[in-house]
Amino acid sequence: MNTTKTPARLAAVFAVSLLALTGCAAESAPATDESIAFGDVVTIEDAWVKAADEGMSASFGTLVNSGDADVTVVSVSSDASSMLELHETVENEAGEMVMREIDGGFVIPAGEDLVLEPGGNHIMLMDLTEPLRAGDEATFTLTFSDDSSYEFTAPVKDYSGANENYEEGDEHEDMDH
Ligand SMILES: [Cu+2]
Repeated sequence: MNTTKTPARLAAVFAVSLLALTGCAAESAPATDESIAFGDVVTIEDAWVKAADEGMSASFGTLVNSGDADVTVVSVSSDASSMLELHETVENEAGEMVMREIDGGFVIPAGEDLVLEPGGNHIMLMDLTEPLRAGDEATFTLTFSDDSSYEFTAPVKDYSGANENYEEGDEHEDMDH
């Protein structure tokens, strides 16, 4: 009895450990792009929105990627503005700092931060739906390249610096920062 039981038990143990091994491998390989939604590993710290009566404004903060894959923010929406864009600030041929829609979205490197700040990358509110006054709050939804999303609420603050020129050269030319 014992002599027939032992090999059978060994075989069973062997089969289980094989399953465990393959299960493990199957889980860890695609984990970075399938199992974990980008919206679950990205947060924003110190988010705020610039107060404005009408027209354009911008939102800032530090995007934190706690995951082990680079994350790309492809779009953003908010009730505060009928249209929003992801902007970068670059120097044009004339040596002026101008802002424009960033090509390919915001990339937050794996395990790192991406700072959105006046004079740099920012979330652009192109056309406010109502005045944003200091003390108000605005809610934003970021959408990532895997179609997951992350919602955050940011307080509105008065801020007078960093009124960058808009690259398309419209009526919003203004002071240097
Ligand atoms: Cu902008």
